[in-house]
Amino acid sequence: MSAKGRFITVEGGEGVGKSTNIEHLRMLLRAQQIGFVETREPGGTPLAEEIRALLLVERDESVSSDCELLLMFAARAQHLAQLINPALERGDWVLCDRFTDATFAYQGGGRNLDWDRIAKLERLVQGDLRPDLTLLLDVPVDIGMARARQRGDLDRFEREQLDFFERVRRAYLARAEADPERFRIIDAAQSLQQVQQQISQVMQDFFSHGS
Ligand code: Z5A
Repeated sequence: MSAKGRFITVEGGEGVGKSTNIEHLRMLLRAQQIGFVETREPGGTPLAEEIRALLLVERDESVSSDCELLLMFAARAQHLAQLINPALERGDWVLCDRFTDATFAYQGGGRNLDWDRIAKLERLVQGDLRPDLTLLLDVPVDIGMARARQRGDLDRFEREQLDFFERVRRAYLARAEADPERFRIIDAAQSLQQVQQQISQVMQDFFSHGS
């Protein structure tokens, strides 16, 4: 029987460079000859990707915060059952672009939902499963928004205002402060080369010591 795989998540506010740096992480995992699956939230399976599309599309009807929260966890339940848990059980690592910390940051921080209610859903849907390592890419909100807006069309979240993203950032930093064993904060305002150096160092430590 193979050892259980490790679960790595990449988090951060809008335009922090998650997609760009996941490419770098992919290269680092390959160099270690680690078998892994790469995925994202919301999404990661056909049904969960359909829920993602429902969540991101701009619509006339206003979306209640509880509806948004429950759809995030509905997508997550499917993602865990179909992709994440089976991969970890067979010994693959999982590299995931956002996970439940995003729910605490966006629905908790951004939408002002109570963290205790989110934590109850986290227990219900995930049981004891938590990421082994979370890279939090942190940039001042104005820099992240400027980077994201270079890309063109904005989804329902990207249309939010500065104060929403300030609350998201504060919530992420509070999560990281509360769990320093799991989180590594990356200063993502630096040049891409400097950001990738920080990530390489964190991953080297994780490969060597599992922390
Ligand atoms: N959401 C939620 O509310 N609750 C949840 O539980 C979950 C998610 C799981 C979709 O996520 C939305 O879902 C998200 C939160 C919500 N909404 N928002 N905002 P997403 O991950 O798909 O969406 P995103 O945040 O917009 O991610 P993104 O589009 O993938 O952006 P990114 O990956 O962080 O950035 P990037 O594309 O890698 O980089 C942006 C630009 O900056 C690009 O041109 C890069 O070349 C450039 N860049 C990157 N790094 C640098 C550096 N270091 N210097 C200069 N320029 C850089």
